[in-house]
Amino acid sequence: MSQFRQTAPALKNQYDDDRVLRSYLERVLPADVLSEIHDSLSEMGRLAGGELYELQLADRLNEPTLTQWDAWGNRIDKIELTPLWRVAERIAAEHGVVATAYEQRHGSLSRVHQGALAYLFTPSTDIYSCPLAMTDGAARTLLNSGNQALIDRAVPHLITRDPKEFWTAGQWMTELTGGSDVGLSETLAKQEPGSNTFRLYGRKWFTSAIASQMALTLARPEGNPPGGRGLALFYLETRDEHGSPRNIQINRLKDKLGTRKVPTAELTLDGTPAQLVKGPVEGVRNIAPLLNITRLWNGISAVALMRRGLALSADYASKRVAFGAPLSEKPLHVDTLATLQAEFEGAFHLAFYVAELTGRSETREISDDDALLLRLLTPIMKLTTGKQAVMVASEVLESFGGAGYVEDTGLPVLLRDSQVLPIWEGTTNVLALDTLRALQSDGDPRQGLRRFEAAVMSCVANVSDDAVRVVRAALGHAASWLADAQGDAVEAGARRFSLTLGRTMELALLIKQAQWSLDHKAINSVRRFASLGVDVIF
Ligand code: MFK
Repeated sequence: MSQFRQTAPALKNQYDDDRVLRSYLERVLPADVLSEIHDSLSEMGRLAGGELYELQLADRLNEPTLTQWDAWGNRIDKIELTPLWRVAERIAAEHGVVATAYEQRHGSLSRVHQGALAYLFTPSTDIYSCPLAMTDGAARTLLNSGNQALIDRAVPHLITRDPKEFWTAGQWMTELTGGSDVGLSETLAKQEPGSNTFRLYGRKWFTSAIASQMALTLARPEGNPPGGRGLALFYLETRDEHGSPRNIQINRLKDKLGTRKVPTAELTLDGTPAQLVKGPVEGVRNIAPLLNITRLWNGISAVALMRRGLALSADYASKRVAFGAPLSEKPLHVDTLATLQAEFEGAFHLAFYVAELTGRSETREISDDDALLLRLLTPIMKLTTGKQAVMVASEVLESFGGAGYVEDTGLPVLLRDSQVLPIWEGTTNVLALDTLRALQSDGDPRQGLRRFEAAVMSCVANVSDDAVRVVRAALGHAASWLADAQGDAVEAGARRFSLTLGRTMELALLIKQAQWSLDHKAINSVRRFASLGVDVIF
């Protein structure tokens, strides 16, 4: 009998061990801010590579359950979350994975801090990022709405660090008629006579994280016209003070390819009480702040899952011996992982750049041009990083050989969970069309593209590397395509165009980071050398 046992891949502190995150934070954060947030990130990195990761592996076979009836014939529609998710909820609240963005202890850079927390937390908690993303998006949407009564009622719960007070929020948009085309929604809102309360009637077909205490949803007030403009944005609380659903029936939980810990449900709303958030029309426009925040989370989750796969794969490569040497000494294996690492790093910088802009927009420290850039980059970032995440996850599994295809390694879930990222929150094609729409936010798509070009070129100013030529060539091609494309060719080419913009921005940001690292490291060495002294003359 062979005595051989393969050592499993292992994780260290996921913050201390992450060169890309740490070097990025060093570049964008003032030294005092970085030092102030260091402990919160290091602690989250410790949990993510330690207790949470162990719990995640132990929780692998658990799934949420729906109990529709109690023993005495009462409809209860009770959802039980898995042990991992129950712990994740507490840790998310205590560590401020949502709250950090709203406490704004470091102004607009709090979004970067929060993004880093979410990035570290996400891969060990089996998509608990889904309820957190929607919670964050709901807080932002309510705050933007100016509806003081709802802000006072819900926002303190959404952004608290106290697990007992913490609420998560749902985002109920999708109906049988409308997944991408939300304007087709059929849910009806009837106003109660003499009251501000509406009652909602309809079926919601894909409601994520249904255990939430509140939800933002779309419904059509009676008499409103069809389409997205005839919808209104509503706030509702899912259960009454006794814990019973408020005229909501959970028909079943979805049987999905991945995100199996997320209790995603089909619902019937049968007179659910709800309040208007911001006027009786323009529901799609009013829910857009939520979409943009969850799309940011989508990108952060994409890079987080890529990073997890690569951390495990790199560790495994140092332990797995084949053909006479560890995989980490095999040129082809190293080359393959380096390609994945490059994709991950490009995606990382794009996602966090959108976090930077989002933070500046929230603290109103953003120029008009950068606000339009943020509107454009959000769909571009979401669609580009979503595609990269699936590709990287697939290759990560392959880098383990057969082990990557075996469930109890905990690896296949990386691919299944990544596959949702290009689908929910707008598919690649829907976001490519949104990119075209955002490009002409101020009327002229060529002007939108020039703004984008300026942002890209500012990243590579004063850099002479060959990679800058690749950036320039791609920008030139995108501009000529946009100028030449006519009719259906515009829509047909929208995905290629948007991905080109996304990858070009990623390359420019990578160049910026690399140049900073070169300068910074050189300067560090200069300072250190200077402090060691050069004058040795007696
Ligand atoms: C892990 C992290 C992620 C966590 C995810 C949590 C779970 C998510 C579960 C879900 O997937 S929830 C469902 C998600 N569904 C979508 O994302 C819908 C995808 N479809 C689209 O995004 C369509 O483009 C859209 C529904 C918005 C199109 O609808 P319409 O009715 O044709 O809207 P239209 O006319 O394009 O836009 C209406 C207004 O909103 C316009 O403004 P104006 O009235 O001033 O002209 C738009 O400019 C504005 N708008 C639309 N999208 C916007 C936006 N404004 C800002 N940002 C945006 N993203």
